[in-house]
Amino acid sequence: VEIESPAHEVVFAMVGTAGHVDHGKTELVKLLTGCDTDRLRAEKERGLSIELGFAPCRLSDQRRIVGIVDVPGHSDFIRNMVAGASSVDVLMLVIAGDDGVMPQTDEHMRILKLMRVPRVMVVITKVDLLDPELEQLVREEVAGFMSKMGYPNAPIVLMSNRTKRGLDQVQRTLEQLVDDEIREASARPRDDRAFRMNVERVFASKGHGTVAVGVPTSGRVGLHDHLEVLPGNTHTSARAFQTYGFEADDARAGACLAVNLRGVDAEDVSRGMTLAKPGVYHPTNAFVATLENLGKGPPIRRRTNVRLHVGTSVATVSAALIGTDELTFGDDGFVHLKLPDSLVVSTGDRFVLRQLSPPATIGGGAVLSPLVSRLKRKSPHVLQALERARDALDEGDLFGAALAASMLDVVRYDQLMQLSASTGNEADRLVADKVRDGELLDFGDAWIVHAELPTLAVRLQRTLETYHRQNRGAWGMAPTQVCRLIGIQPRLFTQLATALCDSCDDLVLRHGFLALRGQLPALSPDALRAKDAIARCVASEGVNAPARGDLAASLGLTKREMDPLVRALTAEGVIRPFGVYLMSARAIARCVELLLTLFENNPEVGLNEFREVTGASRRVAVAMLEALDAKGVTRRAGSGRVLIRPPDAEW
Ligand SMILES: Nc1nc2c(ncn2[C@@H]2O[C@H](COP(=O)(O)OP(=O)(O)OP(=O)(O)O)[C@@H](O)[C@H]2O)c(=O)[nH]1
Ligand SMILES: [Mg+2]
Repeated sequence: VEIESPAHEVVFAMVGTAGHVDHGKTELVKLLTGCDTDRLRAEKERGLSIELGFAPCRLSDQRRIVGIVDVPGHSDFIRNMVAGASSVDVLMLVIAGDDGVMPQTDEHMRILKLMRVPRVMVVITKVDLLDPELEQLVREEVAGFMSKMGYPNAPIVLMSNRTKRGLDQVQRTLEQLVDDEIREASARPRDDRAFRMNVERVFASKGHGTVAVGVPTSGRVGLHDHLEVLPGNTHTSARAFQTYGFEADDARAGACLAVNLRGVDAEDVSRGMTLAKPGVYHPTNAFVATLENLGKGPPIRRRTNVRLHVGTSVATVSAALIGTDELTFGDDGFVHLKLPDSLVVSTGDRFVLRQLSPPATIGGGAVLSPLVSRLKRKSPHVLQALERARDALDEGDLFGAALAASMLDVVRYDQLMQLSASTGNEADRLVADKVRDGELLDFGDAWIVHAELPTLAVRLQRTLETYHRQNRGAWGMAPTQVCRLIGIQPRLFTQLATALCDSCDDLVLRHGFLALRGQLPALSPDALRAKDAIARCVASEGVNAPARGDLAASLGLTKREMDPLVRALTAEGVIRPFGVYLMSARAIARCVELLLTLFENNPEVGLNEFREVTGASRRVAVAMLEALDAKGVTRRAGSGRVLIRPPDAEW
């Protein structure tokens, strides 16, 4: 039986509690929402919270509903607390008046600071146990603590869960902060990231199947949209959504969500996994991030094993500082984290690092890029890239941060999706913006990251040094070869060469070849003339490829003079020898193209058909086909040939 629900509107911001064990968080949530978030028997028996509790809170108009996540205070359950904290927009730090600031008050506050929780209020509970003088003292202590934590303006409300004194003011202050947050969030740049939810809890519901619970971090999905569970690539979709007990047609970031998953066993999904729009996010074993030391102990050392808390996951990871050997309290820098098992993180995700023993929060930061597996810790180039990434992140440019921190010179579309955490129109728009700003150079199906162009040029410079050494007679490296090396379509060579030569003075285009400025072909003027003559003759003959011996004779060259020149021209990609014949690369490409067209209409192509379309002589045609057989492109079959696979760029 469906019960008609009163009109409601979900507010897409999360309120969260924090504070020391037994300070009255759960009691406060009960007063604000009417829900007891201590549902477990163990919680009842021990009189403390263990798991996260989600409760809907009706705001004063009785229509709008904001979610509250109630966290456990006991240090044994800090894992759950951090998972809850990572989705909090408005924090209620709860401090019992009779106890004051206690260890978890302090640790929770530091964790939420690392999470960059935008809005904070303090609720001093149990004031029924205090006399006015003590009230004043506690208020001062708390104000001092909040200033020290960097939140000098956080409102402080005194209240009692027992007598309800101050409850009105808690409600008013909370609503004010929620409204401020909503207003400010709508003024922030649009978040184009695809749907993602870190799974907090999973259960099997009788008659419905698997239900996953969490707070989506970004994006929006509708019923029946494709979803995937990561790691594991389990494909699924949503049969139903519920937010605070209300059925919903779609799901989005900022409110607790229960998703009924189609075709997935509850055992196959667990806390720490990610439910996401397919194809965008990928589990990773390592990432680079900013790191701030907010611990109370010794500096963070160059290499340490620590506990990583990110989203709803926890893992023991190895942390390597970048660009420095230690990070003292209050310092910030960069870190490379290596994980034992892969999990999904995305640029901008906040995380917390805790020392293994004794357990204590030592710091945290934000993910810059999940696409970095190896890097040079000491390289100034790495540090500069990470600094650029941090600046971009500070400006809210997540995609820019990911691009900079990944330090990739050439990126493909699937990487762009992962780096921008978006797909389709959103990804296209983000990429177009970066192309317009000159941060990405558009090469059709690949993009060069402008900031990495100098590195790319240096990489080519090194390759060319070797190339020139091994090909003394060549002008430089052939366009197709350069393009293949970088992963750019050959037709875009000119654009590529221009970008490279602009960014590096040592690179030049010489007769259409990419070369090092100082390297001229080490050929005598006679040899250079002969080489050009060979190229010219071969080109002018087109499909009537001359035999080596005939060409040498007609140019008056010996075999010894001719061979190195042919090798140079081949390396430059100007001509292609096959059998005893020499043909221009262009003519061969044309013949191959014609052959492929023949194969489009016939499974088998005979020698005569090939000769007919290309105009090649019998001997040349036979030699060409035999060369293609040798390359594994074609194979003799019956009276003709069949296609095995299309040839690579060389042919
Ligand atoms: N006198 C008095 N007792 C309170 C008040 N608020 C809570 N308590 C009592 O303090 C105890 C702990 O309250 P909880 O709300 O469970 O504390 P908590 O912060 O949720 O504890 P954890 O979740 O375990 O961290 C309970 O016995 C409450 O009855 C208050 O304002 N006045
Ligand atoms: Mg509690």
